[in-house]
Amino acid sequence: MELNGAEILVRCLADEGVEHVFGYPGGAVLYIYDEIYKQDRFQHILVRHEQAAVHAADAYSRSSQKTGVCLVTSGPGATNAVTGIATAYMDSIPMVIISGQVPTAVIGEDAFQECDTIGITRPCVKHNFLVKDVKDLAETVRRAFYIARTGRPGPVLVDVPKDITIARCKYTPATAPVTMRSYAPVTKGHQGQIKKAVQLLKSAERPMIYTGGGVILANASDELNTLVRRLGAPVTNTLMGLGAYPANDRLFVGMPGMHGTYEANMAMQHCDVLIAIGARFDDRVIGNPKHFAQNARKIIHIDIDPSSISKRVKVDVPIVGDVRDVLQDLIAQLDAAGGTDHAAIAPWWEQVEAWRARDCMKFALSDELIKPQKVVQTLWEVTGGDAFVTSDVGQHQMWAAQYYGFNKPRRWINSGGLGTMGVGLPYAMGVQMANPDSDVAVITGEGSIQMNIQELSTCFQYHLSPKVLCLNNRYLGMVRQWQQIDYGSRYSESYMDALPDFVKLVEAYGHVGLRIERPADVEPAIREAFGKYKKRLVFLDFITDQSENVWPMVKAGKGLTEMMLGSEDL
Ligand SMILES: Cc1cc2nc3c(=O)[nH]c(=O)nc-3n(C[C@H](O)[C@H](O)[C@H](O)COP(=O)(O)OP(=O)(O)OC[C@H]3O[C@@H](n4cnc5c(N)ncnc54)[C@H](O)[C@@H]3O)c2cc1C
Ligand SMILES: Cc1ncc(C[n+]2csc(CCOP(=O)(O)OP(=O)(O)O)c2C)c(N)n1
Ligand SMILES: [Mg+2]
Repeated sequence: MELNGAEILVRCLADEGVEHVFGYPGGAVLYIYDEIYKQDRFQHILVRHEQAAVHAADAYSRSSQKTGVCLVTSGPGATNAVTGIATAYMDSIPMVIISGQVPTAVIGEDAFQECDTIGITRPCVKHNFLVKDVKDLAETVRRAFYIARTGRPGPVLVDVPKDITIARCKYTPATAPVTMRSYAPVTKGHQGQIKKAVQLLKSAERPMIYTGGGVILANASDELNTLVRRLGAPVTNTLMGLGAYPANDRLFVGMPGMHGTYEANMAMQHCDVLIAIGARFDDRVIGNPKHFAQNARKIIHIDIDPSSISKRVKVDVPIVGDVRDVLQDLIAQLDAAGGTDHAAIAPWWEQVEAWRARDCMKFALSDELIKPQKVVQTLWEVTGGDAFVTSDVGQHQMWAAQYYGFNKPRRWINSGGLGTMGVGLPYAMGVQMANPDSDVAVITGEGSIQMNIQELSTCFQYHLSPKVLCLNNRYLGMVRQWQQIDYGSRYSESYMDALPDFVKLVEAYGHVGLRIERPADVEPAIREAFGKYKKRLVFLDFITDQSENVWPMVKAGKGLTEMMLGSEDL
């Protein structure tokens, strides 16, 4: 049958199983919007800023196993989307972005709302396509989905000039799965390398399991749990991996890195065999690589992206493949080789427990000032530890990661690699569209929330009801903390003067606002939000202790074990 490009695009999206598209219209995409109007196979969610469309599609993907989709117009629509695309790229999130483009005949002529979207996004997409012939459109969209979700996932952009959306051609629905000769990611690990890993693990006296976002992306939590039980070794999840292993289990030693636990960092540094699973030795995790390299240890690294291997730290046993496939083979080989001797690592556990006894996460409560950590702990109690929690970027993000013990994967949604302020609220929209019956909380700061606060309007339109917990310290707190520690307490432009009255502001958007100033009111307010106001968006403005810092902390350039545990170390 013959269809125009807009019809083909809409059909292809629906055929991919897309149920929600986050977007914002404009001249270059009006034929596409006209087709969206005529169909009922997926829902379009009209955001208030293109950045939020991309973040929402990104979180839709993070919190489900689906590929998030967004649609923006040419020029400013595309440039507004860039922060969202770069955010997803840094965290390896599968996503398809459709952008409108000026008609092919005028590309390069400074046409109205023209920008070089392919050029601008090239460094922050897994791949991008400019469609130059309507005959290529359907196959390009199918390839975009295939590339986004296979191998190391990532955002893929399809730039569609306006004339392509009205040009006609014969349309044939897909008959076979996409295959590409030039792109064939390896999923199965090399059996010889897996054997070497088994031998190392069997010989380990001080084994350590370091896991990351790759375990979540691979849906390999069950396999990870099995491996940890078999090895009986301490396990840590990076900020991106939280929830892949249950935080309430004894073998879990907390998050590693700059704001990781004392026990996780000490174990990372003093182990003799480190198995890294879907984690990329980020600078926020290993600290100064020279310091990290000082201690001799054997490293096994499982990653689907060969370019991740030995990128920052030289490893001894690289295994390229999908975490799930590789762990299944590793567990089978380990069992066939008689497993490991748990008694042999008892002295190592004694050491780890001694580190844990430092109780680095303790904090002092106050009758007068609301402690941000306590707000997060109370949220955990009220939601039974089972909510989807999105966060923005700053101190509040770290407290959310440290004090909301995630026991399931895909519940913790945040920007790790790019560290993008403003993601929290649009992330909650994407999460709730993908998980309509679940509790969704946003942990944010008064700085971050203002970067996408217009999305309160989108939430009202679509009856989205996340509970927004604003840890309002009247500071760009994370910046203030660095200025206190590294810049002689010169608080240059990190104080938030002239804040809006958030209660009135959210009420103006049609939601419920609560201001909480006393510690005794924290729990009742959170209970009210998740009880009486379950179906409403509630903004809880917690006026918190301004001087609180995130501990532990490894200063930039310092070694992983050179941690400051509290203000006494300043
Ligand atoms: C304010 C702030 C503070 C931070 N502090 C910390 C901190 O203290 N501790 C911390 O941990 N992080 C911290 N981060 C986050 C940090 O910047 C990195 O984003 C994070 O550490 C990277 O996590 P990861 O190593 O799990 O990698 P990810 O970015 O999640 O990468 C996943 C890896 O897995 C691989 N992979 C993907 N899919 C598969 C698959 N199917 N099979 C196999 N491999 C796969 C990828 O190729 C990649 O190498 C902080 C961020 C911010 C904004
Ligand atoms: C878009 C963007 N701009 C700047 C930064 C740098 N930055 C990181 S944390 C932070 C402060 C965040 O303040 P707030 O949201 O109030 O959170 P708090 O740290 O006070 O909890 C800033 C400015 C960033 N991460 N993202
Ligand atoms: Mg703040």
